[in-house]
Amino acid sequence: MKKLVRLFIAVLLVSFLLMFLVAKLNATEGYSSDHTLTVFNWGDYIDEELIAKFEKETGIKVIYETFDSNEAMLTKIQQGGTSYDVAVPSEYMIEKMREEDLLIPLDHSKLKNLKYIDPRFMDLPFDPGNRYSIPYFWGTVGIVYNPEILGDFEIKGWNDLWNPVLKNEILMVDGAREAMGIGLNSLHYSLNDTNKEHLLEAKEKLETLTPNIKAIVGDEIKILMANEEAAIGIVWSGDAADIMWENEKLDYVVPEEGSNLWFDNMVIPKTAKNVEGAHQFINFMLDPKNAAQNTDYVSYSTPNKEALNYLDEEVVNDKRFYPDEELTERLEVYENLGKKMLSYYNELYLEFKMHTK
Ligand code: SPD
Repeated sequence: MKKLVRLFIAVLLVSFLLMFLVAKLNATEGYSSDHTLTVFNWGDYIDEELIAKFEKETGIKVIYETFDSNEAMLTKIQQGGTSYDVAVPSEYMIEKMREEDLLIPLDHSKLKNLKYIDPRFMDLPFDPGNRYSIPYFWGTVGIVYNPEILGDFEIKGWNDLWNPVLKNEILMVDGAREAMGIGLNSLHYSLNDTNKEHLLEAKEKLETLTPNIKAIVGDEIKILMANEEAAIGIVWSGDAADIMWENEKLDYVVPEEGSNLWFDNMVIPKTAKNVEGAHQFINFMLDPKNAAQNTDYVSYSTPNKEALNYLDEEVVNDKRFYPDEELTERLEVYENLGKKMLSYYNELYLEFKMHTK
């Protein structure tokens, strides 16, 4: 019995010692933080081979997590439970995060590959001088459609979506600003409208679209559209490109009433523990060959001018995904409308979603 007690005490002591050592290692500055990097990105938004390449080149282990909306990303960062080192929000959210002091200013001297970014994606109003953010991908919101299912019915704009021939034929991306944007644009209001009457009108109009909506979905919209489960998908342009690569019958249009032009940029949140590694990661993603590989994989449009040289000419000359000035003139970038107004957009979107169930 005594032997058993001694053994029990010894096991207990060894366990305490091990726990103490692990805690000490984690707390030691520069141990866990310098050797790991926690990256927070949209789902399906990186070629994972590049993560492996970065780990091999730097010896830094990447912990990779995903989110499906800017709002979900913000909540996780505000909660502070995970020390995200790099995140990839969109423009209006970057402005909001800057205002809320959630971002670390970038050290451009550590981003030698920044010179490869096309100047037209630099110094945009949401982040003057790119103090806090570096371009990752950009694109539009539009309609991917299956001409074979639609027959003679031609899709040119948002208002075509209300046609009864599209009963139960629309799949929609799950995004508050995207959905409210359809309502607003279809009424010829701005995507940044803050007039509550207009917003209510947009939500009510959107609710009348319900009979035509098959489902509101996430990244699975790509498989569903490619498998011809619906005639219409409201998507971000890169997803349309991916869908069309899988199923060549489909086409993509940016609606005539106007739409959204968006930018997803890399940032270093205040939660970061490995700021040095975060700069290394951003610089790695800016390398033209890596950026081209990533573009090839995710199908979104790259802001990296040099990377374009490594991509198929057919891809980079496709005006649907690399729109010219004429098209971009009728597009609007989402603005940070302030906490109250963004909550109002979300509230209306949730009401619309309830209505579709
Ligand atoms: N599957 C990755 C999708 C990322 C698209 N970001 C679009 C942001 C629009 N505000």
